[in-house]
Amino acid sequence: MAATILVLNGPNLNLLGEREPEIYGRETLRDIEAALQARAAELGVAIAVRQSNHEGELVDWIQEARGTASGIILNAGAYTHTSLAIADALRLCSLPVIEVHLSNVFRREPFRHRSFISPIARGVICGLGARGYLFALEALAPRPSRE
Ligand code: CA2
Repeated sequence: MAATILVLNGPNLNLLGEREPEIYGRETLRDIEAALQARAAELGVAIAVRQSNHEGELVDWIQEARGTASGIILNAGAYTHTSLAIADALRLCSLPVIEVHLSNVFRREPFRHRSFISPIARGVICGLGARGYLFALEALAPRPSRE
């Protein structure tokens, strides 16, 4: 089995499903993790799903990913729009990154239109709800060989 794909979630995403379902949907982070685990098993890849409300902890996990992960799916929450530290860690780790947002940040307040992560990301998915994570997993999973 190939190296693990790390799925990182930033601040407040542990509360998904409890509030603002019209923006973020009704699925909880546990629901999203279960759907990702099921799809990962079908694709034959290993994933590790984590969430933190702390910028430094997210930076630590990105640094650790250098030796252990083949790619990162990242919803950095509000840190997307503020964190040079997370952007630097992603640049230094040199792994492929897919940035995911549940909501379409471009239909929202102007401060959500700026992302420090997008210039480093291989791809950006937003506005497709929890399915965005599954599309990101498809994008990072190795393609099956034709042999
Ligand atoms: O759309 C996304 O996925 C966001 O990354 C979510 C962040 C927001 O700051 C970004 O601009 C876009 C906020 C996550 C807040 O999580 C909640 C969880 C439960 C209820 C309400 C919000």
